[in-house]
Amino acid sequence: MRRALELAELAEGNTSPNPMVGCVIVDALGAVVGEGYHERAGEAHAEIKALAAAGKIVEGSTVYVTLEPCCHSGRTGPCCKALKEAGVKRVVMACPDPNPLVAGKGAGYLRNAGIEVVTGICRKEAERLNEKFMYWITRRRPFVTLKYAMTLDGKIASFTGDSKWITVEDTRSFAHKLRKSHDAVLVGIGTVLADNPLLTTRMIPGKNPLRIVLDADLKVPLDANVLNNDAATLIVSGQHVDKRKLSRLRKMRNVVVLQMEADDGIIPVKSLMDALGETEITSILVEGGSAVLGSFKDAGAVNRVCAFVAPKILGGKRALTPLGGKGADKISDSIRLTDMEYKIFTEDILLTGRVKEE
Ligand code: AOF
Ligand code: ZN
Repeated sequence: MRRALELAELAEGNTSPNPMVGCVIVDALGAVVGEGYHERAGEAHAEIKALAAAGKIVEGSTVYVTLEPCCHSGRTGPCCKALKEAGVKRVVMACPDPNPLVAGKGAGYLRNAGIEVVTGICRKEAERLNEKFMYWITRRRPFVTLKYAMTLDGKIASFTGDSKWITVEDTRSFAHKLRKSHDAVLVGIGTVLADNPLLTTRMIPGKNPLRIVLDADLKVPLDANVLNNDAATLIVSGQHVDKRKLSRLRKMRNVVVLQMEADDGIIPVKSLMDALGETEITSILVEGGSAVLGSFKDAGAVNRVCAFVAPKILGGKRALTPLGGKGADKISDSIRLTDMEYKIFTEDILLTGRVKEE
């Protein structure tokens, strides 16, 4: 199963809106006869790839798969049927597929076909691997990760606004990997005006996620880096904006403008998440600045936090901290993280945890 999880992860960032799935087929003597993983939505599922690699299945084979095999016909055919027809004896799966089309039905189909089913091997790892898919498929809202880099004294910029760079290079290239593992990267217009970021994954190979800018008053400069052709960009604006600028932006290649009813210059986070979930955006990395990070906390729309901490101290009463917004009035209203993970880079540390659901 660990090998199947490793295979699944090879497709990180490429499978959305599908999960990452890996599969290993072992014969009656314990030898690996086939391996496969799901590479991207619309292409063959992991089980089909592993069956094809194995060729003719020898009697008594066991299939290890990181997710409950599907029994529905979506973009591709049902894996359960293929497993039954191939004559496998036993299916060991890490966790159930929460997709309502599959949940429990896949395992049921296999058992009815006389195949032995074992569930729960490496379940925690498999659920962690597909946490974004699992959240989106059951709620149709994207899984939101808040990401920020701060100094040891909790500042994201100096009092003059200087923030380049808080963390060092190896930490920043990991942050690009984080971008790649999400469908979209989101910032506020303040960050675009202050830092002119590219929001791409240029430090690592692979795709660029969709760039989303919350820009209620359509202040984005037409020559901003986020409007270049490296990736697609969604500008979210209010309803009452400069018509000429709107039409110029709409004529740009790779740029889409979504207008929403802004409340006092603030884009409503919850409605935006619902709208993006409907368009199959399964996950968003929110990178700042402090007003935007705070507005996601205030809206209760945070699922994971990735806090990079650098061994630097800035000080300064006016220097910003990671989350602005309204904030919690009591400790009991704070975001609480569970399943903490700590990753140590050459200088910096990443603290990440999943937000406890009430
Ligand atoms: C599996 N093995 O490798 C994957 C599964 O549109 P389709 O046909 O690709 O189906 C997508 C759904 O199938 C997806 O939402 C999830 O429930 C399941 N993904 N299932 O048996 C796989 N990727
Ligand atoms: Zn399948």
